[in-house]
Amino acid sequence: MMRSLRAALLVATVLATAGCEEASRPEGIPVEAPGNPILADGRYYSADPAPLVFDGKLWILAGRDEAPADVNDFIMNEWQLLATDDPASGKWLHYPAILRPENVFKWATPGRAYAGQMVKGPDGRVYFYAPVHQAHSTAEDRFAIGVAVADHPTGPWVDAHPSGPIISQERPEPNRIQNIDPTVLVDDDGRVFLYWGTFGQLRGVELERDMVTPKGDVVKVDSLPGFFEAPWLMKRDGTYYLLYAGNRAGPESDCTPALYHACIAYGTAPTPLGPWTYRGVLLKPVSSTTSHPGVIQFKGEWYIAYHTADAEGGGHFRRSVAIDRLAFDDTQSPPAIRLVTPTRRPQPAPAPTRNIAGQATAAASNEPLPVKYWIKALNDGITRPAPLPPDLWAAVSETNPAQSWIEYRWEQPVILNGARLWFWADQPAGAQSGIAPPQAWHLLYWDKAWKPVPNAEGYGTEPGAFQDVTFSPVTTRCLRAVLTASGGNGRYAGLAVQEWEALAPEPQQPRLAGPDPAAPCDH
Ligand code: FUB
Repeated sequence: MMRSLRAALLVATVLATAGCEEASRPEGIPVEAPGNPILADGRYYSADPAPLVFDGKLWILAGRDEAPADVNDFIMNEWQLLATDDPASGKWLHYPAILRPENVFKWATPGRAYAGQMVKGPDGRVYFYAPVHQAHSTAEDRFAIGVAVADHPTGPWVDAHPSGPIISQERPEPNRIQNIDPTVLVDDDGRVFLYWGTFGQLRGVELERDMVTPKGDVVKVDSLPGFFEAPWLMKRDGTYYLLYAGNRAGPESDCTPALYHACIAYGTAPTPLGPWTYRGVLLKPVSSTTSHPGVIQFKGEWYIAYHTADAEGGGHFRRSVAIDRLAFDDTQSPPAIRLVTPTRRPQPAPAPTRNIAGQATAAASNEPLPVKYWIKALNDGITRPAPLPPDLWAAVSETNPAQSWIEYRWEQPVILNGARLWFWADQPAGAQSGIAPPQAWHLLYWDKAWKPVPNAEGYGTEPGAFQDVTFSPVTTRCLRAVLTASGGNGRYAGLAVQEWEALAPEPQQPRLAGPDPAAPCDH
């Protein structure tokens, strides 16, 4: 009798406590997202999405980018969550600030809350694999992977391995890599596998079912060409897939034309630890230099979450999570992942503009450009306070020439009477090395031969703002800017341009260039 009373009391207490925990869970803030990115107004940036299905909902774990617009660094202090019952509904709940590294991992510093992943363990609890900085370590790179555990994605979280990280430069075996970007799969048979890595180094290891103890040898994967970072391990119908951000760059690359930008590529394997066979690209480079995949099946559909720079005020370090459908081609063996079509929320109609550079094909005297730079930067319509190399066209080498040129080619003749160039420099005017503003520049147009644009005025050379030129109208198919480099006596600085606008006399509705490059005029 006594025993059953105590048992009843115990059950009641457990139920009451569970009820309490549920009641004290943070409430999400409703978000209406009629398309991508999900958080679009620039109040909260969100990066490195890692989806999870829990309690019948789709959750997306994301880091939070907090860098000011002119800072090129991952300022990331906390993680946040997004949740929905149906991605197509556009109705999400936002749970900001669910976890900060220093609040859970006593051995970690604040900040550097990079790409993590939550997975449901065999015990039904949620395990959070988190790359964080160790507070005390002699490692040359202090990034390490800790594991937190909770009963629910919103927490509360406790360190599942309080003695320290499960992966670092010291463990489970010494390495000299940056130990970030963990991805974990709990296989159908309950075995657990962890991959991680960046800067071209990809590692994998099995974990014990306790979710924290590495088991067996660490495998080093080098069969996935262009692997850069952001691995995502998953399984579908007995095939293992490893998606990753790849940066195999070049004019002919199927991945990315510019080194800093990543495509999402993938390989498949018959077992969770490989061997991995490269299968192709599934997402072309996005608007941020980094790209980061997270794939999940939810209510029968497959989705890919990734991030872009597409939110208001967005940038390479102010990224925002997007989600789209992912499809497989089951006629192939193993089934292939089809190229993803990224979607956006409805955009306002672009305002008429005098700038018709977007309709032109850009060319330059130094093609093919070094893969660091991107000729597309010239007429992408974007200027940034702190551009990265692929946001620029640049002519810079060991021995820079005295002159370089950039050119726009239209399919049909256009009328122009102005232009604006935005130079970028890391050296002052007159420098003989690095990248300096030009000594001078002028515009030529094609009319059976290259001719100076008539009655030109302007030609400022200050970097960091548009330098305007006005001229009498010309009708032409090709416009060339000839840039004389800073320096002299055979030693010249390099040149860089962030944006080049070509101006028609009257504003017109913006049009994009056709798929094929326009032909040169002087051939
Ligand atoms: O967000 C910081 C880092 O950028 C991540 O760890 C990488 O995957 C890249 O997205």
